[in-house]
Amino acid sequence: MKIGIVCYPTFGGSGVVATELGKALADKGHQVHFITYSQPARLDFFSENLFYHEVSVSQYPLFDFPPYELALASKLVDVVRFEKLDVLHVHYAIPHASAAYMAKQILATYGIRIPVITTLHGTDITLVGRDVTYKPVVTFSINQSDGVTSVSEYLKQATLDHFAITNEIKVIQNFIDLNRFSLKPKDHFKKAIAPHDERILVHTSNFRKVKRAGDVIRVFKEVSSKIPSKLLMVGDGQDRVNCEQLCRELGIAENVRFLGKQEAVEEILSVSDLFIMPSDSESFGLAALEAMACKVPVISSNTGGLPELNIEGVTGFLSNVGDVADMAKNAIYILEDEQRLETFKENALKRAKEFDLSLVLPVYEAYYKEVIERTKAIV
Ligand code: GMT
Repeated sequence: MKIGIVCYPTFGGSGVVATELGKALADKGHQVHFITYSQPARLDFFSENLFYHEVSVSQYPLFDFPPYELALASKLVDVVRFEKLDVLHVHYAIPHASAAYMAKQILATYGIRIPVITTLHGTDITLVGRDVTYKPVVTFSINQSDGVTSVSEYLKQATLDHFAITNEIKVIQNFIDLNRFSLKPKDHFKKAIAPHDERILVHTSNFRKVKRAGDVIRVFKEVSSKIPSKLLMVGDGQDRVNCEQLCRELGIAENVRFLGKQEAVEEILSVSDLFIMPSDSESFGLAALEAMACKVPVISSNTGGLPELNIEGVTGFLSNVGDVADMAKNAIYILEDEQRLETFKENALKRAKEFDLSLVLPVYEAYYKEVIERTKAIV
């Protein structure tokens, strides 16, 4: 198949899923065209089946807000026509689904019927999309898509609860490439971070408010008062500076390392004992799955789709959002006993294997075929 993928080319979860999916489809022989405003973060290599089309937005003096959506729609028309794509798969509804809808209408005037699949990832439904600023457009463009997927049962239900949806939504959960995300021998790195064999806790995110990174610091404060430990904070974003300040106020700065954005996250996870994800809202929790694939158990909130991934008392524990005391208590329970920690680690890996890319990829391929066939039948 010739597949067009639209996504945010950043470090966010939806961009990661889109990029990893595209790479895997290309490995299987499909021709994959990424259409976005800059090279996706994990697409920095050559493959004969992978193509990248940059959307450039002109900066006319009249534009206080350059219209990216129009530039994207125009680019989609161009790429679909000249590369003869079979399907467009857009990740994150805003503004990708409505740009694809516009492109679809324009392409129809050339006699081209391109099926559009929209994948809902999270805040496009739970936060931003629900705001009146975007809601009518999000609702319309979901209903006008030829196929719609969501990354968890929770997100599907949230979409049905908060939008007037007439379309079917198929749940295809996040997946993991176990070749990349697996335990790597990084003993020298572990020694450098924890020279006295301290436990290592880790958090990876884009430090948006929704991630509640401050709670990670507070949980760590409690844990480190009972168990010698270090905390690695990976990623960057608006809340990072507040977290750094909080570490100083709590007197734990010397045990916390802020590593910024990192490419080889799997190497950091490989030296870690516990992953902390206290999010306010999380439609699936890809970062937690990446940790679990590297044998790291998870202390998380019980919000959104996290209970579909993290199993209470087996792969980690789940607490109410903001319940730092409960998270710290559970973290200490896992970390204080070597044998118990090892059992949780084994369980985390076993669970991660259920989301192996090789199991999820055929589901996407079959769905593409189904939507393409259905669209042909309508014409
Ligand atoms: O909704 C977002 O925050 C955007 C999105 C992203 O691009 O970072 O993240 C979401 O998509 C991931 C991949 O499907 C999910 O694993 C994350 O749980 C989800 N984030 C949230 O729901 C906060």
